[in-house]
Amino acid sequence: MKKLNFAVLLGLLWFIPNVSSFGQGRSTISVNSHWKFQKGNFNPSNIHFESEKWPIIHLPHTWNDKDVLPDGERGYYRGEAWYFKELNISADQDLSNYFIHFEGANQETTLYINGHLVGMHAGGYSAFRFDITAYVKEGKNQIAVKVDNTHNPDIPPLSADFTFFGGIYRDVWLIETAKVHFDMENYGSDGIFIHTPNVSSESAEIKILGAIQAALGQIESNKITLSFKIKHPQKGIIYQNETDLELQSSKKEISWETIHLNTPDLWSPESPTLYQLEATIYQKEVVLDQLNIPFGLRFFHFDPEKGFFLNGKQTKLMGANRHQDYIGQGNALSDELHWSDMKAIKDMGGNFVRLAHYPQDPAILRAADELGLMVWEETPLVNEVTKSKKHDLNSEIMLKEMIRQHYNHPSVIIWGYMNEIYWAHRFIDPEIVDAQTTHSVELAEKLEKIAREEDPYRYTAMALHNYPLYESSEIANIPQIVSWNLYHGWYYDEFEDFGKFMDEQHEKYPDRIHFISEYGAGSDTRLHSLKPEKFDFTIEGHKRFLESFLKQIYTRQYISGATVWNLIDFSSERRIDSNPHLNNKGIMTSERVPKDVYYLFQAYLSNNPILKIAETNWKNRSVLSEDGNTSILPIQVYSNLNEVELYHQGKSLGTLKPKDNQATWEVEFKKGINSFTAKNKAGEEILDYIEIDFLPVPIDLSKTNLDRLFINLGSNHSFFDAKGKVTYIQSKPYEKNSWGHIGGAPLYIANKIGTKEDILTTDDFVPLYQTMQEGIDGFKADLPDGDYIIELWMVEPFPKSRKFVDGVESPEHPGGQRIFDIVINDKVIFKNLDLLKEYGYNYPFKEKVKVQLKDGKGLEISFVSKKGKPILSALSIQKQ
Ligand code: GCB
Ligand code: CA
Repeated sequence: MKKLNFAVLLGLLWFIPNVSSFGQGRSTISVNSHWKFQKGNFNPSNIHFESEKWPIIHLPHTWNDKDVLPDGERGYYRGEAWYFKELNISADQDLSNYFIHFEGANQETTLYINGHLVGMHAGGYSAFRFDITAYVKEGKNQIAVKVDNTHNPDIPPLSADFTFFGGIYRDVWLIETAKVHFDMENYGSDGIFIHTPNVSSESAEIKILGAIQAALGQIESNKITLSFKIKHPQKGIIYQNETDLELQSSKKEISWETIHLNTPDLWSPESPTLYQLEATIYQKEVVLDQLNIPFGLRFFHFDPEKGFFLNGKQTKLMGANRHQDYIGQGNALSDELHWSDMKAIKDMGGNFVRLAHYPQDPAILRAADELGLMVWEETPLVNEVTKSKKHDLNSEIMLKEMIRQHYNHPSVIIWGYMNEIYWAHRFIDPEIVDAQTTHSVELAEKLEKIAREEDPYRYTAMALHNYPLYESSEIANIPQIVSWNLYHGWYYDEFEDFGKFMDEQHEKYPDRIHFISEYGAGSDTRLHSLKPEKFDFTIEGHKRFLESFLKQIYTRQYISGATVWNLIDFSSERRIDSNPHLNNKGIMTSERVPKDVYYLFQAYLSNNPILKIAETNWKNRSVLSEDGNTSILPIQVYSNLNEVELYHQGKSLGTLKPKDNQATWEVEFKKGINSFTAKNKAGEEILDYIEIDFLPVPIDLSKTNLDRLFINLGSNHSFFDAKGKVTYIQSKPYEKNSWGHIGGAPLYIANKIGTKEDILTTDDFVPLYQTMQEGIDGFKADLPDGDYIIELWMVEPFPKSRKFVDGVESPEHPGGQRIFDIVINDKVIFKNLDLLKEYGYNYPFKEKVKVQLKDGKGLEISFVSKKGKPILSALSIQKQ
């Protein structure tokens, strides 16, 4: 083995400038800071960095970061934008090659250097690089990058339930190499591919493929030495060999002897052992190029009956889907944030992550390798395809980029290339549906073939939604893994229909490998209900959904794995739920605060003892109280322990054996702080503690004073205003000596409670407006005499011409025909109120009225219809 001596090292520093560290032969330095940025259309030759007054930004960056905050608008800037930077390069083209490497920019990128067009790349989620050697000069270089996220029918994804943030949102690198180097022009990859075709606990076969590039004619000699070393994390170098080569063309393929290792240390979630391949090109004892690539050794297979096996051990693949997103930052995340998301899945006990719906940051793949999380990665073909050659070519390139860029990661076990590809059928012209279907099938066949050729050692998968065409068109027969995105009990049917659906599939296709790539429900930490309903976005609804699904998944061995939708609440500009522009199916919030359901996963998946009082999202409670002081409310614990004891205000409420990892106590809460401690009954001391602030709302006003009342009308749930720290509790019908509404019913649209439209110009109270009592006649409260302030909240949820809501006709509500008076204790307060005319569709109405209650008559609000049904979203009464 040749070694560099110090004199040679000094020599090396002389003629390879800018080497970042000893012996590497290449330098790789990020180009992230101090870019000038501007949206719009420019000619790069007319722009000079120094004189331009554009704002300075740093990468990673997106120009749509604020577009997803509630702004009353659907849509975000999709167009061109420019990044400029002056880059100092001590360029010596005779000795070095220079490359700019983008980890990802969405979605079409064009690079200009010193006014010259260098190249273009289509696709927002894979890495790409340009050889800029011919364009750079010694000293200052003008780097101009045009990035365009305009909708382009030839670049997937065409549509999807997430925001297509524009910008250079991942790291950019300047790479300088010698004139001889490992292949830099292979789909943005390392240029070296480590194959592990045969691995067992006894032995492993390693094959190294790849290529060397050389600028023949510009190098001193064509003779080089190629060396490979394999390092074991503890044992050091366990293999090394080298060979002398004579370069005869600008690209030389590497064909290395198969390397055999005995009793390899296998990679697994429990023990993610990473070996390292050190690949080096020498010339006359000088390192020209070197790559250090971590890799792992493991073997796995799927069985249609028994699920998945890793290193011979039956292992259910459980974890989460992960979007690259953070509220206010879009997709522009730091490596550390990527890492911490993966850590959250690991800490939950997960062994698997689906990178939906696109290839993700290198930091994610590194985290997966090092933490021990198996990976499904996929290309961004979502909802629909375009019938065009360019679209198909882009799809093929994306697939090759993904596979080659992430080939060496032992964590990756599945390549996906389509998600719910028939989803958009509901919107397309029925005349072209058949042609679209045929085209999707043909493209799937092509992509399947490419994936199998590119990587015969991993599995392919496709994610389908609950729609029969996947079966009848036979597209489901193409991938190796048939995977389902199922939302029974959320968008349709009931929870248990999920298991029935899967059992039918299993019976019909006994030879298929079954996987659940998505299941999930939305939730909003402000919304709570003791009787959750489908699509109400309550925390409790989310809990019931996942409790049911996890149980059903675990009782079915043939379901090889399942990934919850989604690890986090993520941006989706066109979606309007209780949090507009956000898909809130996360088991953590966008800010990465675990929702209670996170702990349910932990109890199911973790090997550590888990004991969690799963009420962290409902620490401010307000509910009805018969006596004005106490109420019976559930306290739920998620735990994998055998027996758990719960204490309330220091007193034991008894011991329960968790069933399906959960146990619930019905507890009498008292006004004020209620403290709870949960303890492991047996063995070591494990405990959890929580305090819940309880405010009872009296029913009987003849016995209890009521100074403040906050009511959420037309709803099955309460709404917590986190800033004002008050709970708007769900209303109830009026009874004597009490309070409540008279007449009407909660508004349902398309079988879902409330409107699922954005309430404009109000950020914090959208779900409070969204639910409403329709056809309300009045609201009464038998309050004592005195001065009060009454506040009324409402919104017109129907536009004038609306006929269809969520694809369902809504004949009852032609719109524009709702006119009513509001009368308080015989005084007309609002006359002929026409919300649509005076305020507009989805604009809130919120007004206060000062009233004086006299003569023991209490409060009586009447809604007098002139036309259509009066509505009311919320109301508050506060004594002065
Ligand atoms: C799906 C899609 C995913 C959506 C999800 C949802 O099936 O694959 O992109 O975000 O449903 O929340 O509806
Ligand atoms: Ca990165």
